[in-house]
This record gives sequence, structure tokens and C-alpha cells, in this order.
Amino acid sequence: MAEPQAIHLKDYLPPAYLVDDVALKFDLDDHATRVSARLKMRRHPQREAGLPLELFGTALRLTHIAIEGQPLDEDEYRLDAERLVIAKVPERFELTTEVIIDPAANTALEGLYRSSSMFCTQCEPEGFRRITYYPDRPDVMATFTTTVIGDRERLPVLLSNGNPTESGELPNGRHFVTWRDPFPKPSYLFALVAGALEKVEDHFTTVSGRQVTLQIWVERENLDKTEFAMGALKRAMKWDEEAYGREYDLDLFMIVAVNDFNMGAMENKGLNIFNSSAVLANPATTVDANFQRVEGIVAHEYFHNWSGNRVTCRDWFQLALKEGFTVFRDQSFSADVNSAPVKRIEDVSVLRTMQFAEDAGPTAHPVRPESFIEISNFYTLTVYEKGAEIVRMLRQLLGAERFRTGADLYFSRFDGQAVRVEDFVSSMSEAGDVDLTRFMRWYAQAGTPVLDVEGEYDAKAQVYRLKVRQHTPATPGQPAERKLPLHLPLRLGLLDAGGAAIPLWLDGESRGTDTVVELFEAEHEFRFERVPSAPVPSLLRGFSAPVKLRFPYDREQLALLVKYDEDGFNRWDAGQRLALAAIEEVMLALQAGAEPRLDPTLLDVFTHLLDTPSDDLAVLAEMLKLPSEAYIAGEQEAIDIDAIHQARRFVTRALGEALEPRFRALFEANQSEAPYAPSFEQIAQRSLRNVALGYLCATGGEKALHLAQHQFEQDRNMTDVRAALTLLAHSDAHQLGDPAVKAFGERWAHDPLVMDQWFAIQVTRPQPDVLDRVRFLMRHPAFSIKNPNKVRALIGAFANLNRVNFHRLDGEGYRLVADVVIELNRLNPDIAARIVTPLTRFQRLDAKRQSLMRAELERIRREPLSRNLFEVIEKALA
Ligand code: 0A1
Ligand code: ZN
Repeated sequence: MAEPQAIHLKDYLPPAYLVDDVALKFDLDDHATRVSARLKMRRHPQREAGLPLELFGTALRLTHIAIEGQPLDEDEYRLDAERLVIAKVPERFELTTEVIIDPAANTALEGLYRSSSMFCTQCEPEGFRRITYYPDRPDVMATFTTTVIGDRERLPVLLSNGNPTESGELPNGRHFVTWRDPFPKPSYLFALVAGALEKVEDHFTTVSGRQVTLQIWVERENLDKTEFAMGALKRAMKWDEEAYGREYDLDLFMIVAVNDFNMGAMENKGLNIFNSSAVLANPATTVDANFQRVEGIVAHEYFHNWSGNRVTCRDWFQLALKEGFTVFRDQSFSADVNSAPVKRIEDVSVLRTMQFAEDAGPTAHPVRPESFIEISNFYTLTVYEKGAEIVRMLRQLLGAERFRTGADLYFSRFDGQAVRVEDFVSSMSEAGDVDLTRFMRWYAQAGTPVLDVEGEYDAKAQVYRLKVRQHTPATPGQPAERKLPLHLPLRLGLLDAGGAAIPLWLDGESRGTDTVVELFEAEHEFRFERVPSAPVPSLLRGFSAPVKLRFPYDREQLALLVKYDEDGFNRWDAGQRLALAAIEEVMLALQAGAEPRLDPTLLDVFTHLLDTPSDDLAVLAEMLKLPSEAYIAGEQEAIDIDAIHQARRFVTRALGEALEPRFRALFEANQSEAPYAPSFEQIAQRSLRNVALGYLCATGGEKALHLAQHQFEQDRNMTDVRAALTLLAHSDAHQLGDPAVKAFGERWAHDPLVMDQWFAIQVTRPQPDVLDRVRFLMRHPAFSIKNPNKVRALIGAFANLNRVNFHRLDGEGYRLVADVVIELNRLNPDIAARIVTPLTRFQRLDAKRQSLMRAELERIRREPLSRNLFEVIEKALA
């Protein structure tokens, strides 16, 4: 096999031929589905005449090919494993082909495949070429007519994009439905679903008064899990009309839940296909966080109808054009319908723990990469989450109103087109009347920028000088000396020693108590006037830019910010900084063999938080959570896996012991009698209650564990049950944990999504016996290596969340994950390349672990690798 080659953005050329209209016919069969295609094509007006026609195709058996009805001779075209090339075609022509494909053998879950009892498709980014020969690239947009033929008994429901136009009976117990999608679209938005599905239906009236039928299609046993997603869809449709003036454009909007899916969901035009985990929810089976995930993903896919489908990407390098903007839109929606500060805290936590780790690892890449080997590897936290932060900064720089004008301009100017990041940014620049030339660097430069800030108070002059320096560390292919200063908004305020906000005067101008300064250069100095006393700065409020901010805060200053800052996000962040310092102090003590202590400032802050009535319980719950092991590791220059785990445990336990009566009271006070609702008020209460229970159980006291056991048995809703079960299962009290785990597994054996939670709880147990448990569970009847949700719940949760055991010094954790990666490489290359990630993050670990991890990557490299895994492994071992 030839080594896979990289594709470069700078080599982009428009396609030689365009497709205006497509007619597809699917004759569905498990192993031999026949796909007939008729493409109306013409030469691209900007390309020269006489170029060969190049179509992509993978794992297709060609049975017929003709141009203008004239079958081609074998010497008129060339076929290889990935392409069909026809040397000579007219200026304008009709191409017809027929191929046979094997959906039942498709374990990669790209193209047409089987999931449970149904057929479904996944075409983004390059799955359509597994369905038929086609110029499978997003700058080729066509209208589609799709006829689906299947067995009436087995496949009573036959769906595709757009509106149904015709249906009927056929001989041999077969039937058909024809669908027409009037909106030109790239092939990646094509979808087909067939199966014994049932639906729930609802309606939405758009602002202009059009009636849209909404349908959610599921297998019968899931009908009782659709109500929440339907509500979320209607909320999202309404929100997009109000916040962005975007109205839905077809008469029908469908969502289908499938069990086997590589990602969360997919925005196919009029027919969104969802991983069942991202759409199904009810109180008996679903935890609060998953209700919110469902709401966010339903909204995300719906919002793509404008940011992605009506205006799409010219090429896959522009992926963040649709993803960054759509993530920003779904984050804003969730913030508006729930608690905005908590949503921001959650989004920033994901960014800082996971995206920052990606930026610091071997696969770091710009939000708009310059090259790739396999585009599926670039559906990353960098493209999605950092991409969303870039849009958020634009909104901060322009202000809400001009940002909206920019969005309107972008949608109207580029409707129906496949465009580039530049087109989005220039719409914003025009609407906002701002120069965004430097801002474009955010798309090109990889790595997390660091802001080093220093403050200097001149009491005599009553002036506070804030010096800000920025730099971005080196990333693969981008040495530090080539990194340029970025344009970013820094939101800030100043507090006096009593915690009161100091009025801001900058260059003789009053700026209230909260302002945004802009950085463009490597260094800036801001001179605040009329500052009556030495201030404590509150910097990067709301996390106004995706950077690491360094300021030499002492613990008292952090405590002051926690208690008094007017920005909720920065109150939380100051608490995290304080907790991190306290944990790091314990780590040092443990490493030195000294007696660790609990930082009295942290204890004081926790006491204050627990004793002060709060009007935002959701934020309070977040403030009481210690930074995760992954976040702590991200802050270390040399990562000591065991010290991080021990120190975090020590601090949790010490807080639990010192504040036991308060946590006990908090636990009692947040027991609600109201029937379950995933409302943010109730979610905040449950979150507080379970945080309190966590601290109580951390003391190891029997009384606390019995509280957990009682909560487990009370069985009020899945959120409380799972929280209690996790504490029991992760405790040393086997006599309580084991029966609870067993009972839960038996009770929910019939429900795959609950079993995923059951797997994850068990494999994140910190005790060293967990490895046997992982191996044992891999043979459990509810596990299947072919199902991505199962792999994520068992292997993904183990490798990412059980850091002490994944990083065991005997290398057994690494070996187990590598074995799974090798098997997945043959079955599902996309998932293989994602599951391997933790094995590639060895850069700041000790020499012993580094060599064990590298050895596993070398072992994987000896396999015949898919393009996906090849790219990741080469980068990791470079
Ligand atoms: N566009 C989808 C993400 C997606 C990407 C690839 C997939 O299959 C390989 C599936 C979904 C989204 O952003 O939701
Ligand atoms: Zn998306």
C-alpha cells in the first residue's frame, strides 16, 4: 500500500465539472443494495474545456456506466480503489451509473450502513463516495430526487431529504417512496433512512406563518424518550428566528435516532440523523447533564440549516466556518434558555481541559488547518470549540448589534453558496467597520496564546498600570519565533481592598466598572487613572479570549475575587485558581514526603460560600467543585499522575471533614419533593445536593455512605441514582458498592443508553482492580466493539477519566487501549483514531511512562493502518 498523502489548502482548484441535478434510486438489500444515479453535469465556467471528469468512489462495484444514454467502453474510463476517471466528456451531459454496495459489511459507519434493524447513512465529510460515484466535495451543489425501494414488511418507513412526492407498491412485497429536496446541496448533506420506525409528530408555525411538520423517528421501545427533544427543537426554532432572524425553509423537519453512530448527530437537509444518546431522554433513564446535552445538540443540528446548509463550506479546510459559528450559536441558545454563567463555566472547562491539551499535543493544528491526510481527523475540539471562541471574540469586538448585522449580511450575501472563512470575517468587518486583518491570524495560528500580565500601582499619581505581554508557544510545524501577536478583547475590572468595584478611567475617559481593552501587539500598557487605592484586577472576565492568563495573584487576592467580583465567571475562575494552588501545595508535600495540609484560605473561601446565601445555586455548585485531574495535569510542566490524584483526594477529604455539618445541611436543604423536571432551577438543586454528598462520602464515614445508599434506593430520578451509585461504586466499601452495581446492571440490561452509564461508572473506579473489570466488561453481552457508544463508555471513559489506572506503571492500561485500537483500525478507522488520543499525550510525563506509551504506538504502527490512524500515529511519534 502506498503511503497516504497530505492534501493542502494552497492547492485548491474548483472542480472541472459541476452537478446541477441528481436522481438516485436505492434498491435496498443487506449485502447487495443497488444504487442507480443520474447526474446532470456541465463544465465549470472557470475551468478550461477538455479536462477529464474525476469522480470519487470507495468500495463500489460498478455494473453500468453511460453518458447521454450511451454505455462507455472499458477503455473510455479508468477505475482504481478511490476514483473513476473519464478522459473525455462533453461540455454538458447526463451521466448514469449503477453500482452495488454492501451495507451489512460496513462497520466504518460511513456511507450506507445497517444499525440495529435499519438502514441509515452518514455522508459528512466523504461518505457519499461509498454510495455512488460522485464529485464528492462540498463546492459541488445539486438538487436531489431520491427513490428508496425496500421490503414493505421489514422496512415500512423510507426517508430521505426534502418532501415526499410519490409512493407506491411494487411486486414481491416491496414498496417505494420518492423524495425531492428543492435546495441545492453538497453530497455530504445527503441522507437516507429505512426501517421499522415509529414517529412522534408536532408542528411549528414560523414567524411568517408557515406550518412546519416536525417528526422524531425512533424504534418503538424509545417512543417514551422523544418528548424532551421535540420541545428542544421548538425552542431552537423560535430562538433562531428571534436571535438571528432565521426561519426554517422546508415543510417537514425530521430527526431519526440510530444506535450506531460515530459522532453526536448530523445536520442532513431536512433529515437530521442522531446518535440515540444525543436525542433520547426521559427522567427515569437520563441524567441532568444529558438532558442539557440533548438540548444543545438538537439546537446545534437545527442551526446548521442556515450556518452550514444554506451557506456551506467551499472545501473541508473551511470546516470551522460552519462548526465554529454553529457551536457559538448553540452555546448562546443554551445560555439563554438555562443558566448563562453555568453554561459559560462548562464550555470554558471543556476548552481549557480538552482543547488546550490538544493545542499542547502532537496533533495541534490551526482552526483552519493548512493540510490534512484524513479530514475525519479534523472534527476536533480546536475546530469546534476554539472555532466558537473566535466567533465569540468577534461579537465582543463588534458589540451585539453590529455582530447581528454582520451575521445578516453573511447569510444574505452567501445564501446558496459554498464559501470560505474570509467571507464570514469580511461580512463582520464590513458590518462592524473594524479592521480584522490581524484577527484572521486566529484561524491560521495553532497553540494556546499566553498573556503575561503585571500590575503596578503608583499611589502618589493614583495610577494603576497594567502591562500585558502575549506570546504563543511553538506547535508542530509552527516554531515559536514565527508566531505573531493576535488581536483579542480583554475584558476587565478593578476591585479595591474591600471588594468594591473601582470606577475605571482610561485615557481621560470613564469606562464604568467593566471594560474591554483590545490587544493587537506583543506588548501593551494600559494606564488607569483616578485609582484611589491599590487594586486587585479582575482579568479576562467571561473568558473573553481563549488564552492562558498569568497574573501573580496571591491567595488573599483570589479569595477577594471569589467573594466580591461582579463577574460570575471570574468569581468561579478565582476559586479554581485558589483550589489549584491548594492542590499543588499538597502535591509538593507528598513528593517531599512531608505532611500535607489543607490551605486555610481555601477552607475560608469554602466556608464563606457555604455560609453566604446565594441567589445562583447553579453557580454555587460549580464553585464547590475542585478542578479535575485533567485540568490540573494541563497546568503542570512535568505531570506527576499519582501525586495529582492523591493531592486532589486529600483536599476533597479534608474539606469534607472540616465542613461536614455544612455539607450535611446543604445536602438536606436541597432535597426537592417536586416531580422531576430538567429545569435549570431543579438541576442546580440536584447538582448542589450531589456535590455535598460527594464531600461527605470522601470522608469515608459510614454514615455518609449510607446516605448514598439510601439515595440510590429511593430511586427518584436517574441523576440522583447515578450520583449515588458512582459514590458507592468508587468507595472502598465493597459490601455497599457491589450489590448496587449488580442491581443496577440487572434492572437496566434492556436499555443500551443506561448500560453505557453503567459501564462508565465501573471503569472509572480509582482502585487498582479496575483493569480486570474493564476486561470482564468487554465480554459482557451489552458490550460490542462495533458500537461507538459502547467503545466510548468502556474504553474512552477508562483511558480519559481513570488517569491513575490508565497510566499504571506496569503499562497494562496502555496495552489494553492499544489492543482495542488495533481491532478498531480494521472495523472503524474514525473511532480508532479518536480512541488512541490519550496514548499520544505523553509529552510531559515521566520517562518510564513515555517509553511505555511510545512502545504501544510503535506496536500499533506495525499494523496495516487506515489513513486516519496513520496520520495520528505518525504525528505522535514524529
Ligand atoms: N456535522 C456534524 C458532525 C459530524 C461529523 C462527522 C460525522 O460522521 C463521520 C458525523 C457528524 C455536526 O457538527 O454535528
Ligand atoms: Zn456541527
